[in-house]
Amino acid sequence: MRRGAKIETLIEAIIGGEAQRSVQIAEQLLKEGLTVETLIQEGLTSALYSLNTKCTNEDFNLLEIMLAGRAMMAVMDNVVCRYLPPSRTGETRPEKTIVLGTIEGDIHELGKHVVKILLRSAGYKVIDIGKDVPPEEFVSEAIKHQAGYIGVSSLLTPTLPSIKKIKEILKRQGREDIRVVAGGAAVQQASAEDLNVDFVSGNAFDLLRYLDGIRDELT
Ligand code: B12
Repeated sequence: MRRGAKIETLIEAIIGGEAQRSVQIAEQLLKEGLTVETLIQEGLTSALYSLNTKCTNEDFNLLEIMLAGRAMMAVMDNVVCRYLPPSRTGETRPEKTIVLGTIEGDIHELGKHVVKILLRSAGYKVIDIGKDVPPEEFVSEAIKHQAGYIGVSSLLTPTLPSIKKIKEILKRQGREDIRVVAGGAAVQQASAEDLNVDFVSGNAFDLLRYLDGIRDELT
């Protein structure tokens, strides 16, 4: 099979907003042995990324982007979910609980949704607190749900100062034990130190590897 060519077809279908066709192609790719990680990173995320130029202040094609996002989510919900271990929600330990949201000022949520699906299937309890969430709320929700982690998504560069505040608030409340991880397009050029977080994740799979590493440290 010429995998490269097939992934290209999936990317084209998603960009074209063809949900049903995207689902069929993705199903076929996974059946033929493509990994879920490659499908998400090189197929779904790349397809949306290529709409970069249609999502600027000068050229903003809302309908086209929304249809592509819908096609991407159809693949996640109808195909990828079936290839992952079923999500288990019984876990309540802090080291298995994460509060996840998109930072204040930012309404992007497709990446957060991908992270949520993968974490749940890896056995984490994920509290999704939505989009446009102030730093104070990340902290109060993490304390309320006894979460060991806060996951913050950011795709808009102007929101970065709000991410930095999360650990400051945790410190003021004596809760520096709660670790903060950041992900999304806007944080990729920044270091954990710049953002005042514990870890900057390149993608959802990097986060899983980071969490596995901490679990190994603790055991
Ligand atoms: C889709 C999209 C939209 C959609 C969002 C739909 C939705 N429901 O989410 C809509 C049309 C609404 C939108 C709006 C806007 N957008 Co927009 N958008 C995009 C686009 C094309 C794709 C983003 C996406 O969903 N990718 C697919 C997902 C799966 O990828 P991802 O988010 O990167 O997530 C992956 C990883 O990053 C990671 N990840 C993500 N979050 C997290 C969190 C954690 C904890 C972890 C571990 C990992 C992780 O895991 C995911 C899977 O691996 C990007 C282009 C780009 N380069 O990203 C522009 C982009 C982000 N948008 C941009 C802009 C400017 C806007 C608007 C301001 C446009 C406008 N004129 O109004 C508004 C924002 C309004 C607001 N206040 O938020 C700019 C941001 C520029 C910047 N650096 O600040 C971009 C980069 C486009 C560009 N080049 O200009 N947008």
